[in-house]
Amino acid sequence: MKLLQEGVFLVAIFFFAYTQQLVKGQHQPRKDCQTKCGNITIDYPFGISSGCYYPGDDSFNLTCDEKQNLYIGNNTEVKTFNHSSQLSVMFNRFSFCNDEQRNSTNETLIGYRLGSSFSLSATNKFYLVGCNALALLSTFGKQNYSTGCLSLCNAPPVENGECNGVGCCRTDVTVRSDSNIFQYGSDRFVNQFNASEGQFKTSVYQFNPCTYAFLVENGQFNFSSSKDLKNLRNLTSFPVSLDWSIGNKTCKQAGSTSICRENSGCIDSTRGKGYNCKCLEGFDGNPYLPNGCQDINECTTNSSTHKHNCTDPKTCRLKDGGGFYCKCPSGYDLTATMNSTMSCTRPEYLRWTQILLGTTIGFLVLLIAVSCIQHTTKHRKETKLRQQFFEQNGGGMLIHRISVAGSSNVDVKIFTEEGMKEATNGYEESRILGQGAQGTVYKGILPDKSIVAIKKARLGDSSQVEQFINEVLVLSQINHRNVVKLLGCCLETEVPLLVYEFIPSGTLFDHLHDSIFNSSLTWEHRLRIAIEVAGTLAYLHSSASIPIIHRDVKTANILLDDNLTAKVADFGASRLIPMDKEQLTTMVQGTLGYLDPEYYTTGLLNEKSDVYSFGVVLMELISGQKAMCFDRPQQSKHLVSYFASATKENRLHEVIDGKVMKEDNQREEIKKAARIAVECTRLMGEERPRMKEVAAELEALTVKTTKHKWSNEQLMSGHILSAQGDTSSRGYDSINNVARFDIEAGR
Ligand SMILES: *[C@@H]1O[C@H](CO)[C@@H](O)[C@H](O)[C@H]1NC(C)=O
Ligand SMILES: *[C@@H]1O[C@H](CO)[C@@H](O)[C@H](O)[C@H]1NC(C)=O
Ligand SMILES: *[C@@H]1O[C@H](CO)[C@@H](O)[C@H](O)[C@H]1NC(C)=O
Ligand SMILES: *[C@@H]1O[C@H](CO)[C@@H](O)[C@H](O)[C@H]1NC(C)=O
Ligand SMILES: *[C@@H]1O[C@H](CO)[C@@H](O)[C@H](O)[C@H]1NC(C)=O
Ligand SMILES: *[C@@H]1O[C@H](CO)[C@@H](O)[C@H](O)[C@H]1NC(C)=O
Ligand SMILES: *[C@@H]1O[C@H](CO)[C@@H](O)[C@H](O)[C@H]1NC(C)=O
Ligand SMILES: *[C@@H]1O[C@H](CO)[C@@H](O)[C@H](O)[C@H]1NC(C)=O
Ligand SMILES: *[C@@H]1O[C@H](CO)[C@@H](O)[C@H](O)[C@H]1NC(C)=O
Ligand SMILES: *[C@@H]1O[C@H](CO)[C@@H](O)[C@H](O)[C@H]1NC(C)=O
Ligand SMILES: *[C@@H]1O[C@H](CO)[C@@H](O)[C@H](O)[C@H]1NC(C)=O
Ligand SMILES: *[C@H]1O[C@@H](CO)[C@H](O)[C@@H](O)[C@@H]1NC(C)=O
Repeated sequence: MKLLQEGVFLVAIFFFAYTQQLVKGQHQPRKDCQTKCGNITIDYPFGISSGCYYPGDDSFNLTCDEKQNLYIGNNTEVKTFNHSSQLSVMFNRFSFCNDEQRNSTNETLIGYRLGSSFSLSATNKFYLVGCNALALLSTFGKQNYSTGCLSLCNAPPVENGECNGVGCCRTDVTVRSDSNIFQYGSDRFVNQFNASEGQFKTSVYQFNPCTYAFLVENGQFNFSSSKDLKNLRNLTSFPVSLDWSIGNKTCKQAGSTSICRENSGCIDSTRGKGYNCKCLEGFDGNPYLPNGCQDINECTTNSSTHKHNCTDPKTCRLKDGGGFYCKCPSGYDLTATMNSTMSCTRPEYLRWTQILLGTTIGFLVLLIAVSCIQHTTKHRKETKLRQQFFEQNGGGMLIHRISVAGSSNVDVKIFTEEGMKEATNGYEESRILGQGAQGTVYKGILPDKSIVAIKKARLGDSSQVEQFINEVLVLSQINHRNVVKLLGCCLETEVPLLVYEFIPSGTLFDHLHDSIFNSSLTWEHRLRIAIEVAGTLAYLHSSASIPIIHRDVKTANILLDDNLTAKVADFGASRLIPMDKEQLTTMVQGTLGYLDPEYYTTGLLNEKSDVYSFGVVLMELISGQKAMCFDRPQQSKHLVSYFASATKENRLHEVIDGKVMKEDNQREEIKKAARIAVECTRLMGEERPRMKEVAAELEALTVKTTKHKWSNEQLMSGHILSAQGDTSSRGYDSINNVARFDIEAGR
């Protein structure tokens, strides 16, 4: 039972839906309908033949004749359709002609019968063209109405073009939905007026043989008295617009039975009965057809009536469900402009912000650009300068020499100015290791974390460039364990930089004379250092590929590493000093006490000058006294003369370093070493031994020492320290023997 009820209910629903569908769908025109007549496109609800026009009303039945003229009703020619509510048709004019004898053509009135769905639009006008004539328009229906006008003139109107009652008159047409039958015509009233007043009997016919009456859409006819009074320009029909509507019901009455399709709305007809359909805003097309109303792309359409009104087309956006809007970027307001477009404008305050921001950014960009250019210019200048220095300092020559010698033979690195700057942290003051007559030495840390000593060389003039390069090459090839290795150079600076191996423990000078090292060097150390230095000098004087004369042997140029191994520094660097007077003075000051007097007086340099200087170094090692000391008596300021006077007066023991003196068992060696030192410092270079001999003699001392020490150690059961401690207590006495040693005899 219940099932049956539900079934009935379902059937009812389907039936309802079906009928709804039928109501909505029944007005669809056939697919094969003729859509064109001539070049007029036929719009539904109009159509030719059954099934093509709106079936509820035969008024929409059209005929297309053989001449491709389209007719509505019996004789109304259609020109254009307006699918909202209007139709343009052609109505014939009425004309009535007669001559002076009042012989007239027999004209019948013009009449039209329209379908019940049509009525004359209010936009039409009723015209009369003619003189001394009247025209009448009659409509027939439930009530008969008539309207008309009259025109009076005896002569052609002076003014040409005004339809103002002289030669032409016109009147409005009142729309009546129930009157769709029209009749109109005109007549002269010559007869009536002729008798009473003679004025009309004049020759009106000559300039106006006929009178014309016609309906025309407003604006489609402009009266011209000179042309139209004669023959109305042979115009026999005029466009007239008709209003049409669907059915007799209002939208409200029609409700869901209205034939308006999707995206359209129903509007009550202006005729007073029936309704029309209209596409919704943002849609265009035929609202009586399925899918007739199409969404308009206002942003891209070319149709002037639907085009967007955004000033900038790029801001135009389509709305969901039709229509458009102008999308302004954030920070912009939409404003109506003078020419009825919508444009995006910045609010005043934002505009100022923008201007301010723009100016600031512009200024900054300019500033950056300027500084960039400055930087580039500076950089280019610096690069150029570096290049210039590099050439000036013999860089080209060096590279050429290296390439000739082969990189495996020459191990000299060419550092860049930038690399040097980085290594010394911009030539920081805390990195200065020493400052002297020959320049400043910096501690440098290379990118591979190795520590180097960077020294500014002094180059006098361009004539010395070749020599300088020579020396760089030669020195870089010296690979002696007691020589501070030259790693490379940098020629991009005004003053060339030399990069040396870094020796951490200070100079021999510091160890001997500086309190921080506490003069902790034993005689053994001192002798070894002397041997190492002597050996190195001998090697350089004879064994190296070309003899190298140090020229500035002094304790300050002898570095000591962690194991107190001697490293002779500044080889050949002193040769870089130009021999002008000022430099010489500086040098004499710097190395006063070590300078070979013969070399000083003659200016002739040979290897014996190094022997002299070494002699002074040896004396310094023995005595622990500085080469030049102003605390000593006038004649003994110079260590050499101090030694001389001490030996002369048999008090050499006074000269020997107290700490060394304590080491009793070395007394003999010290004596011998002192003799060697005195020999080295002989006034005449020829009388001095060669460096090789000096080295050999000193080495001979150690052989003995070692033997001696060995026997000592054996006695003391290897207790070296206590043995040394024992001997040192008696050291002072034993020096007397040394003092008696005739040093003077050696000179
Ligand atoms: C088509 O229309 C144009 C003007 O609208 C007209 O001049 C022409 O005669 C028409 N052609 C036909 C075949 O009706
Ligand atoms: C449409 O009008 C024409 C001409 O008036 C007529 O011949 C034809 O029968 C009409 N068609 C219908 C379906 O009434
Ligand atoms: C069309 O003409 C026929 C016969 O000439 C007439 O019977 C009919 O009423 C006319 N229709 C209209 C709408 O004038
Ligand atoms: C169609 O009719 C409507 C309403 O009278 C009018 O606004 C519109 O301009 C007409 N369109 C054309 C193409 O004649
Ligand atoms: C004009 O037509 C009317 C009726 O249509 C007729 O009575 C009259 O005699 C006709 N006049 C002429 C001159 O044919
Ligand atoms: C309107 O005019 C016609 C023809 O002249 C006539 O037959 C009809 O009776 C008139 N109707 C009224 C309401 O006067
Ligand atoms: C009007 O038609 C007549 C004859 O048919 C002709 O002689 C005359 O030139 C035409 N006038 C114009 C303005 O077309
Ligand atoms: C409108 O009503 C009139 C009479 O009131 C009738 O003759 C005509 O057929 C109706 N039109 C339509 C389309 O229903
Ligand atoms: C309207 O005015 C704006 C400036 O206010 C201008 O950019 C635009 O081109 C104008 N549009 C038309 C159609 O003249
Ligand atoms: C632009 O078009 C929109 C929607 O069609 C309308 O609301 C607005 O008033 C129009 N603006 C101007 C300035 O014409
Ligand atoms: C110092 O001597 C030790 C032991 O002989 C050795 O391992 C070390 O490498 C030496 N240091 C230097 C800097 O020569
Ligand atoms: C009008 O014209 C005159 C002269 O041209 C004739 O004598 C008339 O008979 C004629 N009248 C009509 C009705 O034709």
